[in-house]
Amino acid sequence: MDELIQKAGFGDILEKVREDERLSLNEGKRLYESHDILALGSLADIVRERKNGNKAYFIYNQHVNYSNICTNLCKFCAFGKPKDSDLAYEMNVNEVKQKVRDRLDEPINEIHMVGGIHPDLPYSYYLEVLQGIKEIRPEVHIQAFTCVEIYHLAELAGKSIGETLEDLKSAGLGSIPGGGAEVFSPRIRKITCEKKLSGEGWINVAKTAHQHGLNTNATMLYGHIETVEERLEHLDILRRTQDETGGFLAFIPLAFHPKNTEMADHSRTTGIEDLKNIAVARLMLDNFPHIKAYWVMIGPKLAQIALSFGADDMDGTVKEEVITHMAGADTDQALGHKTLIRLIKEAGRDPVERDTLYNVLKTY
Ligand code: V47
Repeated sequence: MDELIQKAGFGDILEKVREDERLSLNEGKRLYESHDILALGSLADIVRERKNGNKAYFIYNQHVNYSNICTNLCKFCAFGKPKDSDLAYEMNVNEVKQKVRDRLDEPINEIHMVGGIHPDLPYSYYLEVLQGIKEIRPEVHIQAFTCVEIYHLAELAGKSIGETLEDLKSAGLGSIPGGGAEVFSPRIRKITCEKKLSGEGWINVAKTAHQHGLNTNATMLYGHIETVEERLEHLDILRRTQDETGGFLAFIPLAFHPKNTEMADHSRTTGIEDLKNIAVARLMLDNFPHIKAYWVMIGPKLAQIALSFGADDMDGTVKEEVITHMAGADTDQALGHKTLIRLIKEAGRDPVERDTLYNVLKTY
């Protein structure tokens, strides 16, 4: 392995990785520009193993997308729709509760709930949805509302981010998913999602959440018009924020799916690009405990391989994904936990069923 890494010209990086020293942005650029995917994977695997041993995590989770009505209408998104679109939908509180009730016979321990930036749902709706889920499944952990939605809710309520988070916590919110981060670069946001909360705004909500005892995840949407430098700047902002707060749990690279979006002329990402984003994230985000290989976006087979390229988590059963499937994902909308266990075992890792906060629920 050492020889492979030396041959790829990464001897100096290997030494730093072994010493647990922080990699510079220039080193990150060298990694991104390399075509030696095995060397890259071997380097990332050192960090993965140091942080998580032989464990690979998954969770029994359910996705609920309460509405796709959105005023931001980002160019990369096929999910968000204007209110008057034939494809627009919104669930009332009872419909959300019914979604949860429908799966009461399954051992779900996390509900992942996000939606668009809705123009006129009242603040009370969001609190009632959380309370309603908890009425039906009191023990479930609700990971809901991206930092972009939280900012919108604070505006809606006329409250500070902190006060809003306290309201949401009292109503049942357990943690915040990593969506809406896209790429923090103002250039990318101007071209692809001009109306969306800025990168700075997203980080500010995440930091405030951490200060209020709520963990969050972070994502990066790659494979469209972003440069390697912009990806690294994004990772660096997350790394610096994590130094300050320690509140991020996992980083999830999100592979761009162009179908049915305003950027449909782009091609899907390749396997090498997907693995590279996992490996470089594992190497650069030295203070993030977990890197997820989100099987919905890169496919279960590549997500399994990603467990040897820096990832230690496959997300979960997901039942049932909508956002990526509206953008042409050809994966299933849910995976059985037996399939996840098999994928992990065959990758030579020990499957660990976890809760949202990475407490171990069961080993297989
Ligand atoms: O916020 C939108 C992205 C996100 C597309 O926190 C797209 O554990 C690809 O954030 N192609 C939602 N991506 C998904 C997300 C997520 C998923 C799984 C786990 C977690 C977590 C978070 O998907 C959106 C946006 O950034 N997105 N459109 C698209 N066409």
